[in-house]
Amino acid sequence: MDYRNPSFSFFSILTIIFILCSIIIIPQISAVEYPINVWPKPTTFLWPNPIAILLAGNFTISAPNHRYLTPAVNRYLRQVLTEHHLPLVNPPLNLTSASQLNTLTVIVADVTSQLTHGVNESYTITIPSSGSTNAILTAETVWGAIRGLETFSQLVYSNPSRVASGLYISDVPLFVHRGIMLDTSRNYYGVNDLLRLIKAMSMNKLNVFHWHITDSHSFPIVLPSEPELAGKGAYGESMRYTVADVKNVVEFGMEYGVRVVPEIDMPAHTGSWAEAYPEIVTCANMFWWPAESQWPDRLASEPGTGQLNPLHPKTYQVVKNVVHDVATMFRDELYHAGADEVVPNCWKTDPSIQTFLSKNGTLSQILEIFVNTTLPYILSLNRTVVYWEDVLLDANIQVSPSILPPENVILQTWNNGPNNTKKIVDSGYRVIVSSSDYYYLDCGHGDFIGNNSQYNQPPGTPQDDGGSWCGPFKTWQTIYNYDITYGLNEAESKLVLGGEVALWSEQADSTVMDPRIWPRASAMGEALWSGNQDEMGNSRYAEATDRLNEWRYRMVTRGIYAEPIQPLWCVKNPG
Ligand code: CP6
Repeated sequence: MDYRNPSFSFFSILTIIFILCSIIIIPQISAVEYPINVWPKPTTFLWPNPIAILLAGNFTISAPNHRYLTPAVNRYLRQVLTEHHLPLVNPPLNLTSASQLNTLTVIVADVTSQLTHGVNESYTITIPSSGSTNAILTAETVWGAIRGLETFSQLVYSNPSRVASGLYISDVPLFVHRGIMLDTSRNYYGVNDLLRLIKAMSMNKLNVFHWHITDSHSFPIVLPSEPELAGKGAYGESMRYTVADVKNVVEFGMEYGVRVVPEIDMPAHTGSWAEAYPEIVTCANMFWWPAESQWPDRLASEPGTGQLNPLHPKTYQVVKNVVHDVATMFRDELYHAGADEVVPNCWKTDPSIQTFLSKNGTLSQILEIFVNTTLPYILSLNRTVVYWEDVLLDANIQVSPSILPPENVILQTWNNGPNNTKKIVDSGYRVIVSSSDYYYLDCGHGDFIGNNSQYNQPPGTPQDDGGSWCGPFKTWQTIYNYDITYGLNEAESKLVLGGEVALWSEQADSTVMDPRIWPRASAMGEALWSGNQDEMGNSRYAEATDRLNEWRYRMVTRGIYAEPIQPLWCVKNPG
């Protein structure tokens, strides 16, 4: 640890010793009596004598100068001085007027660590209740410091600002990958919406924005070496992310400790590429899910899903340019290359593929050709590739594990919960869990009645959207209670990196983004940060309800339109 900072005084050390001593004697406060709300709940929260002190009017935060930490410090300083949050339930904390908190000193052991997959995000906070008026935040990295600043901001409330004091927090996430996937192809989102998403993620200590940029419906990203893809494939000139927009999103993410992982889905879900390059996309103009006449509502219409033709040489010329540009614009080590839902009948519409198949070739071999040719490009740019699980587990079209090196490939499971997770980790791959039964945030808003055999109903009947049936609605409790390592042994669990909730956007855009994501993503955030079970292995969701209600309210006051989880009446009539 680096104690170069002069304000880390003798008194601060004394305070820590004092608090640590009190802890040995006094048992940890129980969750139910939690007098202040920090979401996600910290791993260790020791508070022998819960009180509050005033935040001095000239309160400051001192921290090492750093390209990304300094803007975060300035942001949090402004926030704690001006937020004046009044919780729904006034924290039962006596105010000790004898002291005020003058400074928060941030001590970072290694200011050189980059924001990478698996970076250390741990931190500790010590806030004295008397004597020293200096609080201490220690972290291994600036990214941990940013997590700690968020926690500190949640300890501040009321007007004039008070801060919970006489406490010690030591916090470290259970899972390194805690993300949100947003689909910006089916409907467009403005850059301001993406920035607001990143901001809210940081509040919830979520660290990966998985940006599902392109799909069959539109190609909204401008790529310098392939300008026609967005030029023709975007919904319109104003519905495209420019190079400057992407830079803005990525840099903003850095200041908030949120990595941005791009996904350019391929070889399936590429119908939008056909606007610029019809020759490399199969079945792009075929309406895939039920015939249009049987489908009056266009609830979540798929155009022809469109699939890149692995047997066409031009495909690789375009893909190579795309991968190169995307890897240049996004700095993260992880690159998501899709590979979900390859549809046999789509490839079978192409004459060259028909010839290949007639010579005893298989569809799986065609996918192998595609993966074998494109994966090395991506790996040569020093990336770890994330694929949807289908590439390995699809019942009809999948590749041999021998062409997917486990040290360079991570698989994202979505189709079938824990069994698939087990299959993936037992094949030696690391896994990101996004089971649609738990973590899919889209739909569930009345778009589905019956099953896939019911397309012949009268016009006006709500129908399955084909590719994206995803009812029933996943409540926050469903998400909170989900155990992403269920049924796995210790060795298997180690390969589970974490999870992502996913918002597919057939029926979502910026107007509903906040309430559809929050506070349900907060529920995952706590489950993956500090766990969703108590010491007895029972789910903590009942205990979490009041805290989540408070947290949702605080997000709303911070400009995030998280949906309510209960009537306000419940606050007045607890228990
Ligand atoms: N789009 C893409 C989708 C889905 C997937 N990939 C999807 C599938 C099933 C449900 C919801 C979404 N719409 N590109 C699956 C990874 Cl229920």
